[in-house]
Amino acid sequence: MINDGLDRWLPKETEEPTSIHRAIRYSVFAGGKRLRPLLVLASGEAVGGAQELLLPVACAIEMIHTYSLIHDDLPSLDNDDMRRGRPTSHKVFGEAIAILAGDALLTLAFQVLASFPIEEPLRHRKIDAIREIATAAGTPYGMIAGQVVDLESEGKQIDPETLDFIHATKTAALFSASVGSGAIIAGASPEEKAILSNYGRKIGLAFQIIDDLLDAEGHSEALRKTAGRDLQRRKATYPQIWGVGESKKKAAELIDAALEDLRPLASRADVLRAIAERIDRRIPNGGNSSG
Ligand code: GRG
Repeated sequence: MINDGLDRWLPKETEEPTSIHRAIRYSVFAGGKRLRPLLVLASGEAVGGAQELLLPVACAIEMIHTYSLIHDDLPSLDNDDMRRGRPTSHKVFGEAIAILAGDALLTLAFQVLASFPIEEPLRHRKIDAIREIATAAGTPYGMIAGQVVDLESEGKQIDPETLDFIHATKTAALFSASVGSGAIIAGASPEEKAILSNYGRKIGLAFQIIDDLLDAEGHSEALRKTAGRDLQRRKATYPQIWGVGESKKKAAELIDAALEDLRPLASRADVLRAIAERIDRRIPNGGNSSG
């Protein structure tokens, strides 16, 4: 469903200028896990939202996520050769087109968000969702702020608060905005919205800690990119500051706390529960759930 939506709302490869549209589709259809759009759908459905209203939001968030990966891989940032199991955008299309493909995806995301049905009460909900997503993608509380502090912390001994800020903004903010925007579009009560956003923030933090662990322990296959790059770039990571054992413990605790958050939603949150358990199973040789 998510792939169909993306295919529908992204320009066709044959549309001029074809070079940029080929680059956009190359990265979007490279086999990402679609975790963030799934969170939009699962969160919205948990509070009674209709799939057809949630799908454009889900796809817009995947466009923003894909833009961030393309730019993150650029020579001036992480300078990575592999992403989603294939050569990075700038390796295939050149740096200029890769930059523009990222820019285009970020812009297209807001075009899609602004284009789906605008009757009341959805019109108001949509404005709230756009604000939530833009805050999570930008600065000072979103992905760009996290990326800047991450970049400026390379090679330095940073304190745990700075590391938490990087994780919260670089990764957890978009997770939280994914469940948050799904909840908003579905017309969640303020209490439901708070429950869902807290759950999203916690699984987002856990996800980044696990990503750091997979990188530190050399799990290139699970990451579908070259592992060991954090150490090479002397990045500030959870395992580097807290050690591997403590990082695994922290990730498992965050997943437990996220599952606890969902308790008031009972069986309506089963898909969100399954997503949290799936993230838990990514903890290398650890985690709570054995199956
Ligand atoms: C504007 C120049 C410029 C750069 C922006 C914002 C940004 C660069 C980068 C975002 C930071 C980033 C890439 C954080 C990492 C988050 C993370 C763990 C990504 C991997 O997510 P998965 O595993 O990927 O869900 P798939 O491929 O499955 O979608």
